[in-house]
Amino acid sequence: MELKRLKEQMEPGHLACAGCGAALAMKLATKALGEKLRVVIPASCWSIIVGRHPDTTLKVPVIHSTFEVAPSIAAGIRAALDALGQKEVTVMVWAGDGSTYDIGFASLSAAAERDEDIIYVCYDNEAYMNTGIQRSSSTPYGAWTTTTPYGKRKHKKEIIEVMKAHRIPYIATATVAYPEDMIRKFKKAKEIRGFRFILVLSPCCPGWGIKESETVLISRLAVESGLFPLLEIEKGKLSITHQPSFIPVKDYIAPQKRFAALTEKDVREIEELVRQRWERLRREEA
Ligand SMILES: Cc1ncc(C[n+]2csc(CCOP(=O)(O)OP(=O)(O)O)c2C)c(N)n1
Ligand SMILES: [Mg+2]
Repeated sequence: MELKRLKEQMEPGHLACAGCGAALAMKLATKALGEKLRVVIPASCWSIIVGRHPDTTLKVPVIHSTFEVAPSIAAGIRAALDALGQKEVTVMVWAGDGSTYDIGFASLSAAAERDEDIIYVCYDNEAYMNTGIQRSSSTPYGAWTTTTPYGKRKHKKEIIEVMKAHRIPYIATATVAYPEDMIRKFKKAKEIRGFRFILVLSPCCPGWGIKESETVLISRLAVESGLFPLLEIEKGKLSITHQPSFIPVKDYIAPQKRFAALTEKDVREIEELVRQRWERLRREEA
């Protein structure tokens, strides 16, 4: 398999919790992008996971940033690399959902609108995990967080729709449960010029209340229930890259403690969201 052939860009040691979906995601993403890479990491779990210089787990250079400016810093690095003639080096922002959907959104939107030549990745663990599991606008309907103790009453922000409105050249979603799909999308993104946005669903064991061994399984159930569509949008053209089997939403929800208080009515509310989303996706793909 190609995965085995690709060179590892992460050292064996890192500071993530056992079973961290975001750690697995970085491992795959950097394998696909290779060593000619610069990574900008705004405040998040990954600020910690990567470790301190000179012992960082990534073999490629890392720049830490505040939430608000990660895409601007990445655009600046891109400009500097271009001035140095280092066109072959890829610049990637690796940000959490709090950064992407909420606190850093202004600079993300601005960089996308300017079509900066960078890859922006949101590893989406659906809450502010590093500061102790607070809700973000990516937290799904019904999920427990410390700031939604009775379950969130709003659906997740449709960030793919928001990014689509920026008319950028490439948008994709991925999960670690489908590594070949994920690697292919990162490799494709690497070859495209302009602003590229990739959303990676990244289960968080303490935040979601799942076992360390369940990260990949839960990622797969998110896809197969239809809740997390695997897709890509190239120059506005949508393709579904994996047809889900539409297992019951309950099968995805049941193993996760964050959904423990969900009622039958709540489950129906989520099923309705899945139905409407797929109706729209099928229409758009046609
Ligand atoms: C402006 C600002 N507000 C709050 C914080 C504190 N803070 C640091 S990391 C973090 C959580 C980030 O959440 P997310 O982007 O989803 O990444 P995760 O921790 O889930 O990996 C917060 C709120 C900060 N660093 N800057
Ligand atoms: Mg998060």
